[in-house]
Amino acid sequence: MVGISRSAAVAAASTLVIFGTPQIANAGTSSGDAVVVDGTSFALNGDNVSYRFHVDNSTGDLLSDHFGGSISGSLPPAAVPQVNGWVGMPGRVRREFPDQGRGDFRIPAVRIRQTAGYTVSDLQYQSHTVVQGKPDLPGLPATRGSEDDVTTLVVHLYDNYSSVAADLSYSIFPKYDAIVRSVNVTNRGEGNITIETLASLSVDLPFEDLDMISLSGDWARERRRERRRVEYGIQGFGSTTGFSSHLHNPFLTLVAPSTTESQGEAWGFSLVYTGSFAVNVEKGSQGFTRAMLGFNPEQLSWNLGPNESLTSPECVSIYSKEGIGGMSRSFHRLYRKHLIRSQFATSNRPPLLNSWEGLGFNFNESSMYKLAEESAALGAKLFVMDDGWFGNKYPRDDDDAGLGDWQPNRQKFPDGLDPLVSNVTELKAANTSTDLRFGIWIEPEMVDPNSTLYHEHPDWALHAGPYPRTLRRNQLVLNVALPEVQDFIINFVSNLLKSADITYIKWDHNRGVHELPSPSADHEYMLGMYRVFANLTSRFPDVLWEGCASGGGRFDPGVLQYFPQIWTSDDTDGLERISIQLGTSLVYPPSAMGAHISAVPNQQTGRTTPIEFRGHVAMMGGGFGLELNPEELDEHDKAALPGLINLAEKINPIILNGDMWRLSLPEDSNWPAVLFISEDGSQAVLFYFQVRANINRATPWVRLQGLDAQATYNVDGVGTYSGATLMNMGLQFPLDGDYGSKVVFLEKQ
Ligand SMILES: *[C@@H]1O[C@H](CO)[C@@H](O)[C@H](O)[C@H]1NC(C)=O
Ligand SMILES: *[C@@H]1O[C@H](CO)[C@@H](O)[C@H](O)[C@H]1NC(C)=O
Ligand SMILES: *[C@@H]1O[C@H](CO)[C@@H](O)[C@H](O)[C@H]1NC(C)=O
Ligand SMILES: *[C@@H]1O[C@H](CO)[C@@H](O)[C@H](O)[C@H]1NC(C)=O
Ligand SMILES: *[C@@H]1O[C@H](CO)[C@@H](O)[C@H](O)[C@H]1NC(C)=O
Ligand SMILES: *[C@@H]1O[C@H](CO)[C@@H](O)[C@H](O)[C@H]1NC(C)=O
Ligand SMILES: *[C@@H]1O[C@H](CO)[C@@H](O)[C@H](O)[C@H]1NC(C)=O
Ligand SMILES: *[C@@H]1O[C@H](CO)[C@@H](O)[C@H](O)[C@H]1NC(C)=O
Ligand SMILES: *[C@@H]1O[C@H](CO)[C@@H](O)[C@H](O)[C@H]1NC(C)=O
Ligand SMILES: *[C@@H]1O[C@H](CO)[C@@H](O)[C@H](O)[C@H]1NC(C)=O
Ligand SMILES: CC(=O)N[C@H]1CO[C@H](CO)[C@@H](O)[C@@H]1O
Repeated sequence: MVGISRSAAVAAASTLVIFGTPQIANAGTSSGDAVVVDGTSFALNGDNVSYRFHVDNSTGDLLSDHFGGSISGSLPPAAVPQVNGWVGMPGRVRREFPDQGRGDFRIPAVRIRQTAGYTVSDLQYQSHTVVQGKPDLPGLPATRGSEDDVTTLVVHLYDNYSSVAADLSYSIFPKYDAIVRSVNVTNRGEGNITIETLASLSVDLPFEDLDMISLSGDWARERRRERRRVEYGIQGFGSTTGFSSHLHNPFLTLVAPSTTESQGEAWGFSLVYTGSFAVNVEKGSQGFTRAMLGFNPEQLSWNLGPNESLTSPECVSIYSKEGIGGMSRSFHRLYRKHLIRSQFATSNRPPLLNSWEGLGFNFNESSMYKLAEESAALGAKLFVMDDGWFGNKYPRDDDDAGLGDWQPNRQKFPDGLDPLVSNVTELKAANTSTDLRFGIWIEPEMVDPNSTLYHEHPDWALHAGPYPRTLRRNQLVLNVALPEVQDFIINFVSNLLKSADITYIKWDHNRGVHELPSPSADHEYMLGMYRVFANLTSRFPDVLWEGCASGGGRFDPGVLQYFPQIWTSDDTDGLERISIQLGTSLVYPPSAMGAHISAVPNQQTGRTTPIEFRGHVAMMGGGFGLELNPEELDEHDKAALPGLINLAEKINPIILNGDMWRLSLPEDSNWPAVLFISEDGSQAVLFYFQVRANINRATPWVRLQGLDAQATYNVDGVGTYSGATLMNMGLQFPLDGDYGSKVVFLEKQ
């Protein structure tokens, strides 16, 4: 066997030495050299990243050369692998779109069951195209930019044996060091094929030690940062819940073992998708680390008839050598400017009060109005009527009836919603001339068996033939893949919005899917759901849409495309929220987080924290509000609310547009701290917390980051200091007792 492998190695020798020509321009900053092609060698250049790969001319395979800091010109020769009896050449090189069955024993990015039944494929380079800008992905959420923002390289691959084509699309946003990849597979044969595995992005990093960071949790404990060593073998996570879920987030970071928040290399990967997904990291026998994000193969089995295509969601990858924090800030900027389409992405959000904690299901027009009055008196600018307002034959007076019957309950609203909404929107937020806005809660993708909708259309609920339809929270999930279900949702939400002056929607979603009619039903559902989201948000652009899924069960870039904010977690305990929000901020901008003050003792944890602490934590999120009944508050807490609302509104523009610097983490320190710096650098706001009382010990210094060392800053209530002093020496804030907190303004002089 040795003889054969030897010759394969020799054949490869000439192809692994590449990039010999001087045409490859220096990695640059103008969009002109964002994509440089030399023959069949490709370079994607960002301000501080280079991504390079080439075609192996002897096999047509795409081989990776570099993904990291900027490089330029020709590349040094890469050592030629030795092939012996087992791992073939494809298993010994770094590949862009790995298949299985021809000697690469690592996890594949694509597996296709061909018409004849086998799952071997051999996708070879055919041609490529470069386009300025970035084409939309039909039916899928995607980052978007002008010709100045982004350039796209499409590499066309073809399997001559099975007549399958695959287009790999690479878009580079140079300013963000972001490379976005998706794959489009087309069946050019005569028979049907099945796509069993399809990863949006697969990348092989060189032989070196790496750590991986992921966000995992569960209901009320979302997106906790986990860091572990990448070991030999596969380590992965994903979702089979039908949705991105609380359990794992479609996000991965690889870092050097020495990388910290503020230093070292980090590669972040974020899948722009809301359905089930898979993230895999495999350190193969050769020591390379393969990272892969895409569809979950458990829920794909996608049939392609002749000439049909399947387009994967896109995966955004961002490289930073300024640590995990640098990576996060690039994601935040990219997502604010090129992902979230709402006009509210960066515009001030009205502080809100939600009726749920105050009234639950037990209300009528006048009690709802009374709560709105109290909200306005506290300074809220948006009042949200939560669950319980709909259903007649099956009134929604409890959580076991009514979902699907989206008509106002006649007992509670004899003349529909308009009389209440009209009255509420005439109220003024305290001491202002701002009209109170009215918002409403809906859960459109769900149905209760106790509903007229279910009795009329039992077939609309997701189910697998004769298997029992498992209830969760007494409800079933509608099959949003069905066009008639999509139209039903579009129509009722449109009619609701037209029936009264409603300018905010909380779109809830309270269970995962169980019985699917087929594995591919999950992606079909997603395509239907995105059609509904796109339709409604484009027709009602003045509505502020907030996503929610039992708290943060669908906090992903797919939802963010349409809804500029998402309820971060049902856990509103101030201390838990620091971890949840800072975990979420690893990839998602603070502008996207809904964060509210709730009453104490906290419903989830039983913990009692000061209202200032809860308020300060909540105002680190873009969508600030109250989740409480003002009548039940004690004097101190009630008196504190107007001031907290005021402060939240004052700093909201910096939270929405600014850069976030996580100065110290709750998992590492008793004094978590976060600095937000406005886009132009002229203002900043520091959040400083003390979890447990500091007893008979010196006060620690908090060192700021990201300031202009040469400039001077006025630190509110403290004094005026140079950026260098604030960053290299820091500030001290002695705080009393448990759960201390401080919010401090900085103004550049
Ligand atoms: C591979 O083939 C392409 C197209 O024929 C050519 O431009 C390129 O130089 C070749 N690369 C190597 C390394 O031979
Ligand atoms: C996928 O490829 C097919 C066939 O070439 C093409 O018609 C379709 O537009 C492509 N889709 C995307 C998103 O590029
Ligand atoms: C593709 O296959 C056909 C026959 O199956 C063969 O004639 C042709 O040369 C092949 N083309 C390539 C590029 O391998
Ligand atoms: C082949 O694919 C077509 C188009 O998707 C579909 O209508 C047909 O049912 C499939 N046939 C089989 C045998 O799966
Ligand atoms: C697929 O498309 C090709 C080229 O557009 C066309 O010639 C062929 O008839 C199509 N095949 C089927 C089964 O529709
Ligand atoms: C509305 O509810 C409040 C509080 O439960 C009650 O006092 C009032 O009588 C109710 N009004 C009507 C019209 O039912
Ligand atoms: C409104 O102004 C009055 C008088 O200045 C003040 O006492 C009250 O706290 C203010 N209310 C709010 C909600 O800011
Ligand atoms: C339907 O409503 C009845 C009456 O409230 C309740 O007893 C029953 O549990 C509900 N069924 C489901 C499936 O929730
Ligand atoms: C709205 O306000 C009017 C005038 O004050 C009042 O008569 C009516 O009962 C109110 N309706 C509701 C639903 O609050
Ligand atoms: C939205 O969906 C409705 C109902 O299916 C359709 O009539 C309308 O054309 C769609 N509008 C947009 C903008 O997609
Ligand atoms: C960390 C780093 O290398 N930053 C550089 C990124 O690119 C810009 C523009 O080319 C430079 O100004 C930065 O110094």
